[in-house]
Amino acid sequence: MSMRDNLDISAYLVLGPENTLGRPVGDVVRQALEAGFTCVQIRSKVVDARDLIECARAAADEIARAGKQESVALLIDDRLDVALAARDAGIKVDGIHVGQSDIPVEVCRKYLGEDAVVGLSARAHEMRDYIQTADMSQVDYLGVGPLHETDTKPDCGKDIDGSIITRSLEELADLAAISPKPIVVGGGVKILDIPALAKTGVDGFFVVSAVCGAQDPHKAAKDLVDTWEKARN
Ligand code: 3NM
Repeated sequence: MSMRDNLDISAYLVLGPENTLGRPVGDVVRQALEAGFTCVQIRSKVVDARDLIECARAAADEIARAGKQESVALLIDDRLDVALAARDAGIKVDGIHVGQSDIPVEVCRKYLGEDAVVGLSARAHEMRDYIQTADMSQVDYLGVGPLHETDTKPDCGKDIDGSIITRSLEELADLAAISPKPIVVGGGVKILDIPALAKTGVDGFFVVSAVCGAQDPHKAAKDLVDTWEKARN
């Protein structure tokens, strides 16, 4: 079984060292895993490749310690070079997450292999067209956002005129209905959003600050997971 078959994006943590209020990335990952998070993405726009590799190592170590190597995917945002270098260093990196202006999905798959997980964020206003026209066979899941404007990534959802386009719950339900691939939604997601988000039929939520910026990341993560599961059942 490859991680592509086991992929669970229902509770998806995205983090880099700039998001954790000075706490080690591994510590926050451990707390999220204990709380039931199902996917981890290392994402940093500020640290260099070596530090990203070390973050990936810390996250992979925590996933292994939790005995979740076959069920929790470890992905790297954007940096195919980092994903490859981390693997070369013996770190179990399961795949990559890219945007539409990053390295093309086909190139990621070529270098990471058939078993790798490749996730894609499509530009806000283009997602519906994209789902209906693009070859989705190389993509394992879609990232959609932002649900709300967010300080974690101030330019996300920015339109040509500078305004921020957020996603409505109706739009998410529509995307979930037409998408051949699972959808994970993030961008400003907090606990109060979870029940309505779960009801749209999307497959999961992703968060940075709701867990990494919390006083008690374990409790914040547990509340998110419990609320998602309750809303789903
Ligand atoms: N991608 P927080 S929003 C990494 O909309 C990322 O594509 C987004 O951080 C998108 O949970 C985002 O702290 C950051 O709002 C989300």
